[in-house]
Amino acid sequence: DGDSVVAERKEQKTKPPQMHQVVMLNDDYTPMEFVVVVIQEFFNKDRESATQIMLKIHLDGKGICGVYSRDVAATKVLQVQEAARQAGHPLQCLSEPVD
Ligand code: NFA
Repeated sequence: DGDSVVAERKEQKTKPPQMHQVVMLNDDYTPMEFVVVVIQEFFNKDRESATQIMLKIHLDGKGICGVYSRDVAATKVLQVQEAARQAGHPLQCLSEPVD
């Protein structure tokens, strides 16, 4: 009946959140080692994966460090920006919705 239809809709309503990718940009000054450590620390990668991601960014100009819900992605961006600021490096990153 109508009640069961409403109840069913309520149970099924939640949809997975839009995911956001955290993109890191290359620059000419930030040391490779700093980028590897940042990727390990904030994106939970082992040293080998972090190095591969860093090299992709270095060669392609940008690369994806991880994909998260919007709020988590925004927090990752802030953490990277603060670590770079504190170390005096120009490293930039941003988050954007995945298509
Ligand atoms: N291009 C930087 C260098 O040669 C390394 C780097 C990689 C910077 C990835 C930012 C992001 N020291």
